[in-house]
Amino acid sequence: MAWLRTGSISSFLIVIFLVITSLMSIVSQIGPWPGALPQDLVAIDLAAKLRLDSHATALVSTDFGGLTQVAPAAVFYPSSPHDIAVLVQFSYSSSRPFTVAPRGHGHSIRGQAFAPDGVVIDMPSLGRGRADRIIVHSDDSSFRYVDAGGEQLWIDVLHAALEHGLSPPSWTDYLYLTVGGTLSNAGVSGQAFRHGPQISNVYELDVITGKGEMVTCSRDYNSELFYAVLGGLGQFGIITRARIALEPAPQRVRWVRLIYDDFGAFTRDQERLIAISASWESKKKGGGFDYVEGSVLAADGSPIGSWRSSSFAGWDAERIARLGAQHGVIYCLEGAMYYDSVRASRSWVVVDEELELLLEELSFVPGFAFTNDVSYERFLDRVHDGELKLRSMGLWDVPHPWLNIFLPKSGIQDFNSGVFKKILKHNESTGPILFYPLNKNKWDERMSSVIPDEEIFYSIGLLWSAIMDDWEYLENLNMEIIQFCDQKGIKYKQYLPHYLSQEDWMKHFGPRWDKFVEMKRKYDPKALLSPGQKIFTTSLVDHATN
Ligand code: ZME
Repeated sequence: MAWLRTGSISSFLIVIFLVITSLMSIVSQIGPWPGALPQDLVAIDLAAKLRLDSHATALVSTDFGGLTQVAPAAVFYPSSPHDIAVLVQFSYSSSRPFTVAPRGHGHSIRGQAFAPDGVVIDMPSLGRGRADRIIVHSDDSSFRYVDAGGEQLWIDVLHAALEHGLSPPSWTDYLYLTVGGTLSNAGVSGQAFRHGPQISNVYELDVITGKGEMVTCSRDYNSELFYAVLGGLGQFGIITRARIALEPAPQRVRWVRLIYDDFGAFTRDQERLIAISASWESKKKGGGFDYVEGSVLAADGSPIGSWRSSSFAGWDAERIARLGAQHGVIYCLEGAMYYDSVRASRSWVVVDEELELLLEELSFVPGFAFTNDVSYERFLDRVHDGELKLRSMGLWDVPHPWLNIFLPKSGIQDFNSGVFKKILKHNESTGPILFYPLNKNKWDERMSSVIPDEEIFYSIGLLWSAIMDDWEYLENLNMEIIQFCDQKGIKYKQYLPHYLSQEDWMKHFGPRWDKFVEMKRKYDPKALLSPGQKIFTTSLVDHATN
């Protein structure tokens, strides 16, 4: 008995000793403690998941944009959503609150996931590759969905869904982005004209608010938070799970590029395609494309950037270049028809015929239609092919001073003559220039994303790669373009918006600003979340009433 007692006392002492030394070693590992963070943070269990060293902070001090650099005081590596909730609660109730920014794959352009003097949350540590963080529910054929962690990449969501023969309907061009990241903006690509942006295809979210509360929300419960978070630029909560709609996945994609020398014909055809393809009735009749985008080609006809794709049958770069030289600016309409070898909806037997009938109605330059045929997965992951090529040439990790705007249809003629034919006429910079129309009625205006107030608006992406150390030149081009729109009174909205003053943010949100602030007061009153957006710089609670 006696030795047992002593044994348990001594093992108790050993445990105490171990706890104290490990705490001390945490402190010495992470010390010197940054002045920006409260001292008592070190005492809680979570300290073991914090890193203060410059190896850790440097990794989250830049983003895909590569234009700015700001280190946080610390990086947090959560094992569970609960860890995040405890961290945010800690900050919220501290006498010295610190900011918190979730960071996914780091594909923001202008430091939106930075947390100066605060804590960046490394979202991938929640579990990339963890099977229990992407769960496909396919039993009830009238209600199929996937539950995906906010940290999950869309490419992994795609693979998981395809194993069940299913797929989310709406995408971004690039799939190595996190679910939480794209849903905090909108998520648009060539499917959005028909299915709406990705935020229109979400049933439910788990969110950690700026008070550190874990809340499940949907259109039916906690709906205010649900609508606020979707497109909410990370201002109201951290998305830790999204329930995303699924549909039967097609097997194959017939993919076409059509060249235009006339802007009017180009946009008329684009608009016609998003009208005939937008409704399910026309889809049932077999009408139209499942995907519609478009781009502006450089004067030499090169599809600027990565997609000088020779895999399109008959693609004749020289003939296209000659056309470009003749006209100065030419345009490329890109469409895709999904089809199948098994299902009846659109089988491989009818896709040829359908495409032919459709092309007969369009006004591209005769002889300038090019087709390709790929698997659905290959089609969706097409930008990744470009990435691998650019990486092999060392042209991927360069600054990306991108400008993304939504332009109301009423402004596109002016934009073409003022921007494509003047400002960008002699531009030899690299990066695709995307230009395609969307239908406003596929957007839910209770959500936080801001779009122009016209039934049809265009998504424009100037996706520059500053490969010649010319990012300042490109930033000036962007500024010139914005100024041109302002002068012409074109009521565009920035997508992936970037502003430095609250006044500019108020202009961006317009009549929706008051609601945005009301939601901020409710869900993140101390303005702890995603400070890199630079929308709110001070707490909204006044100290006397808190
Ligand atoms: C840096 C880079 C962007 C290389 C190719 N891209 C893209 N290409 C085509 N569509 C895109 C895109 N990035 C977003 N959408």
